[in-house]
Order: sequence, then structure tokens, then C-alpha cells
Amino acid sequence: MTVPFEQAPPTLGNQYEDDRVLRSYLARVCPLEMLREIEPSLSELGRLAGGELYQLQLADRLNEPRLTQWDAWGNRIDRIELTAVWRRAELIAVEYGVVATAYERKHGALSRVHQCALAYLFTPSTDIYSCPLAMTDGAARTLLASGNQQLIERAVPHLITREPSEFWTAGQWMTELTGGSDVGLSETVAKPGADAREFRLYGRKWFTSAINSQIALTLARPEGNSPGGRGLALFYLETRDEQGRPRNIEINRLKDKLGTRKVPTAELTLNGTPAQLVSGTTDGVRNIAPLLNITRLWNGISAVALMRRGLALAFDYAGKRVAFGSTLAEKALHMDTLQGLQAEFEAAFHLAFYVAELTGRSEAGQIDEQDAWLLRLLTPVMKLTTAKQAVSVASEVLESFGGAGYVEDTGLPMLLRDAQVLPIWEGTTNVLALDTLRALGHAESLEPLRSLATRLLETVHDSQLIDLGRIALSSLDHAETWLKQAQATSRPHLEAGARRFALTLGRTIELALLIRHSQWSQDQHEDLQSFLATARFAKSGVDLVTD
Ligand code: MFK
Repeated sequence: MTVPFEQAPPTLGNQYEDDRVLRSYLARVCPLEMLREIEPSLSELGRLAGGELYQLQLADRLNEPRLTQWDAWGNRIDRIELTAVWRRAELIAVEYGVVATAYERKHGALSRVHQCALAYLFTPSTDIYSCPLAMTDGAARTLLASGNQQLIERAVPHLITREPSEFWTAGQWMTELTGGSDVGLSETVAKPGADAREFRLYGRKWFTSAINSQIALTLARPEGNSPGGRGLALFYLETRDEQGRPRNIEINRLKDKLGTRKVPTAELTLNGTPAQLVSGTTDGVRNIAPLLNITRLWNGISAVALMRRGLALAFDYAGKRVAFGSTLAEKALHMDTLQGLQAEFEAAFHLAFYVAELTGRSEAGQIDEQDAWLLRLLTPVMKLTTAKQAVSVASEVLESFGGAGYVEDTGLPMLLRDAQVLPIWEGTTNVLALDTLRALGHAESLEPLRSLATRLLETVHDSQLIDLGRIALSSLDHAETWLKQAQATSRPHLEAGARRFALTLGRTIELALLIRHSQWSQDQHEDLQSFLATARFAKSGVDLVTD
């Protein structure tokens, strides 16, 4: 009797223990004592992510959030039912301090790195619950930056708690029909209420993610203010009253999206929603910028987390799937393809975590002027670069499974659909390329970037890595020459090249970071994996500027 063919599915191990890249990175940046302290919870979260949570995610695949607008008696209730993964994810996020760790600051400036490591392990098995966490983190940072003591005392303890019954998430309601990327076109009006601080908001919000949150930061135009972003003010609101009824907010419908389908994203009407000013009656866009920069960091961490998940599955499957007489892991072309994706992932990983390091130093007040400039510049550069890499890697990961990658109940297509949101929300690639120019101001020189690259490369003594370092420096030279010429030519010329320019900066700094890490890894007598990824990445097109 012939035994019927059975294909073993890909499986995941402990997602911390198995992650050479994360572990090697943490070993480099964290003092030994810190590493000893944080490793047990990282390992525990890695076990959950590769085991129970991953299984729950696969079992809950068809479940989606549901909106019930009316009760049986005709009362408007707008109740949202969340999926099983989301309910579990909230508890785990609070228990492990996936937001709180950044604010408890147990490890000073490195607390942000610790928190990002938690977020990175948490994200791929929790159906984009990282979306409300990102906004919650961003809202905490924004309220703290505002200096509004009353709101800080009211809300921040809930946003950063480790007690599940106390935990609040925050929404970020910016997008309107008129103004998606161009937030200054927002039409929501703020009318003064009974006391000077209280306003009532009237308008429609068109794309509000994670509508189940208890509070939101939003933009509205106080009556009589000028048009544009400066005339908007930043408001704080609580979504439901003590009885759990929406505060003059109607949820019109949930969005029918390509991906992030577990995120309850809604269209809203604000019909006199009570709200309080966060900081002043104007300059809402500038005042909400801390939130944007934190969610853009989360975007990058999510991008590398999704790439890592896809590759963990693809490498595992390559060892199990037999075709043309051997496993895929024994096929030179298949492994060459996967190693190329691995190089993109490692490059993106080091850039995203470098921005986490800068963010942590800035929050701890340990940043000089030059690094503050780098943080402002590299946040959009990192977001746009890693998001593009995530979509491309996710697409290739699906292909590496052949037809199985295209079939829904493998759980694989979700990786690509979810990755596709990363270059769109929190600023599209083009909007962020223009933000890169905004961050540069009128600077013609990329001196702080060159000095960063020089600092990274001066530790390198391996001759092959030194050669690869020359590729990074020459790419930076080319970007700078182009910038000078484009600024001298015309604004449209500068803008037309902004995406290629920003991607070049992103990929160049990725290469320099990879080279520095590779040298360290070699000095620690680690295996050659990091070196191989670096060499591959250096030859994969770093300089995208065209003259
Ligand atoms: C898991 C991953 C996490 C993701 C979860 C997120 C879920 C939520 C999904 C969403 O909500 S997606 C919607 C997000 N929307 C955006 O990201 C908006 C994209 N558009 C932009 O970023 C535009 O560039 C922007 C709205 C900022 C342009 O508006 P304006 O009014 O034309 O801005 P303007 O006049 O250039 O800048 C106003 C001020 O803000 C300036 O400062 P000054 O007043 O001092 O001159 C700018 O320098 C400052 N500014 C703008 N962006 C900044 C910033 N400052 C610091 N950092 C920034 N990023």
C-alpha cells in the first residue's frame, strides 16, 4: 500500500531564541546587566509569538470586527466587537509593557530599544494590534510634550499602565475626505462650549483606525481660524460617557480594506463631541507631530517584524518541502533568493532600531543638536524605506511557497496584505519623501549624515568591509551632489527626485549600519551570516539617485 503524500506545514519556534539578528543586535547595544534583566520576558514573548498566539491567529483567521449600530429597541449604540486575537493581544501588551516600557525608563535611553524589541516580537502574531498601541504610545508622548498638566494627569497613567482594567488606548483622528495627506484641508469645526477649555466638534472623520479606543487626539478648526494647517488646533476627547454611550459620535461604517482587516477602522460623524484643547488654539499639525513621529517609528518596527515572520516561515518550509529530488533548502537558486530577502530584512532592521536608539536618547534628554537633526531626518527616511522593503519581501515570501503562498488558509496572504498598509498610512512614500526635504530645510550639505557614516565606518578593520564602506560613502556623495544641483535648478526638479533621493539616504545608512554591525559580529567570533547579508545588500542597489 502506498503511503499518501503529506506536506508538513511551516512551523515557528521561539521567536526570540531563533532570531539571530535581534539577539546579536541587543548583545551589541545593551549592557550585560540590562540584557540579563530583559531577556527572560523577551524569550517568554518569543515563545508566545511562535506558539500559542500564532496558533490562535491561524484559528481566528476568518473572524473580523463587527459593528452593531442599533439595539433591539431602536437605540443607537455603535458597539464594536473585537476579534479573539485582539482581546488576547490587549492583555499581553499590557502585561509585557509593550507601551509602558518606554515610559518606565528602567534602562534610561535604551528603554525605547527594549520597548521596540517587545513590539517587534509582539506584532506579527497579533493581527496589527500594534496599530492602537502605536497611537497610544504617540498620544502619551504628545500629551507629555504639550505640558498640559490636567490632561497629562487624566490620561497618561491609563495609556502607560500595566494594569489591564486601567488600560486605555488612543485613536489618532486626522484623515478627512478633503484632507488625506493634506491634513490642512480638514473641515471639522470646533465651537466654543460652556467654559474656555471645552469645545464641541462638528465634522466627518474618514479613516479612523482602531475605533474601539477610549480617547482620541484629533484636529479641528476653531470657528474663525484661518484655513490650512496653522488654523487647526489639537484636541483631546473621550469617546464614551460613564454609561458607555458614544459622546455625540456616530460610527457610520467600518472600512472594507485590502488588509489590516482585524483593525476596526471607521468613518465617523462628530455631532457636537465634547473635546478639550491640548495646547493652544492653532498649529495643530505642528502640535500633533510628536505622535506622527512615534507612529512612524512603530511603522518601521512593524515592517521589520513582518519581514522577519515571513522569512522565519519561508526558511522553515524550505527545509521541509521536497521538489525535483531534494528539499528547497538544497536548491541553490531558492536559497539565493531567500538570502537576498534576508539581506533586505537585516538592513531594514538596523535602520529601524537605530531610529529607536535616537528616539530613546531624545526622550531621555541625552541628545546633541546633530543627533536631534538626524532623528528628525531619519524618521521619515526610515519609515518610507522599510515600508517599501516590507512589501517587496512579503511578496517574494509568498512566491517562495509557490501556490500555497496564494491560498488563504495557509495564513500567508495576510502577510502581504498587511504589509501593503505600511507605505500608505502614517504618510505615503511620496509625502514622506517631501517631509525629508522639509526636514533638510535649505541645507545643501548632508554633513551630519556623512559624519554619522564616518563614525559608523571608523570601527571597521576588515578589508572587505572597508571596501563595502566605500560604496556607502560614494552613494552619499552622489546624493549630496544631486541635492545641490536640484536645489539650484527648480523646486519641481527637486520634488521629482525626492523619492529616489530619500530611498538612497535610507539604503545608504542601512548599509553603513550593517557594516558596523558586521564588524562587531566578526570581532565577537559570531558566524558569517551578518557579513554575508551585508555583502549582498551592498550589491543590491543602494544608490537610486538619477542625474
Ligand atoms: C503599526 C504601525 C503604526 C501605525 C498606526 C497608525 C494608525 C493610524 C493611521 C492614520 O491615522 S494614517 C493618517 C496619518 N496621516 C499622516 O501621516 C499625514 C501625512 N501628511 C503629512 O505628514 C504632511 O506632511 C503634513 C500633514 C504634516 C503636512 O501638513 P502641513 O500643514 O502642510 O504642514 P507644514 O505647514 O509643512 O508643517 C506645519 C508644522 O509642523 C511645521 O512646523 P512650524 O510650524 O514650526 O513651521 C513643520 O515643521 C511641522 N512638522 C510637520 N511634520 C513634522 C513636523 N515637525 C516634526 N516632525 C514632523 N514629522
